[in-house]
Amino acid sequence: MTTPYDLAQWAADELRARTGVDHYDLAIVLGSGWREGAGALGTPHSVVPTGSLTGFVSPTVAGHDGKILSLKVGDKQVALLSGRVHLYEGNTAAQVAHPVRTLVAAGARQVLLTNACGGINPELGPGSVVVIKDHINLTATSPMEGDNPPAPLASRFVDLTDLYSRALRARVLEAAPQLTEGVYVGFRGPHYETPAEIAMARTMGGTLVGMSTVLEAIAARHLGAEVLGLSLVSNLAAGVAAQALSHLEVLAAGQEAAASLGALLAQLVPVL
Ligand code: 8IG
Repeated sequence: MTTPYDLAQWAADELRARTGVDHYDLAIVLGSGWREGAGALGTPHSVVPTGSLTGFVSPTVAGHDGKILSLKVGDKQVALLSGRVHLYEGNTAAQVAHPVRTLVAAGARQVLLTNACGGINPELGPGSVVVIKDHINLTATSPMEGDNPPAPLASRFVDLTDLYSRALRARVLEAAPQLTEGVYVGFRGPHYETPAEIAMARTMGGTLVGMSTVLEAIAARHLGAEVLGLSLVSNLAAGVAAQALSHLEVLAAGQEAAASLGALLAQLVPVL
């Protein structure tokens, strides 16, 4: 039977053949705003449309074109995934995790997951960047659901005690001491939360709310990669500010932050 790990291995082999890259060091999944800023990392030597690789589903979100950009940043071989896919597009947890599984299969031992999200704390307004310290997965699913992964992979009962790497977080906070840490609460969406759900997330210890990242983080950790998460707060979560949430305002916040997010990536990638 074909497993998600077979699909990821095939896609990784196809990616290697297309790019000539034998081994990636770092994979970066680009969320909104981050994608627009990532040009600051340099010019890719290769761009592969994800539609041409095994197992990838196409993004349905406007502006999330699916491609993998390969570039060297200093001595690091970096893969940028532009066009992440979400549960709310009708994808399974395995489909959401496939790009990250592919890039880890292509050698990446570090995975940086970026996203745009809602902020629960009124002091962390739109434009703030938060380092993810931990998450609460409220999607009611897992990329580990299904058959146990084949040997020699670790079992599906993956330990998440240090899901977001302590070492990577320390390096990021040393290089960018203005950043704070927070807990990311992952919802399925695509509707935004009710004020009561945000009150719940706050009571649970959440700082950020979003619709991505948690499943990718679990899948990357299962494969032994070091995981780092960076969130751009694009809006205050429902009920935190007086006004209603607008998807257009959320997108505008991402565009406005793009240049500073690019500069931050260019500063952080060399210290990871
Ligand atoms: I950007 O307020 C963005 N993504 N769940 N809630 C959730 N996801 C988001 C939000 C938000 N803002």
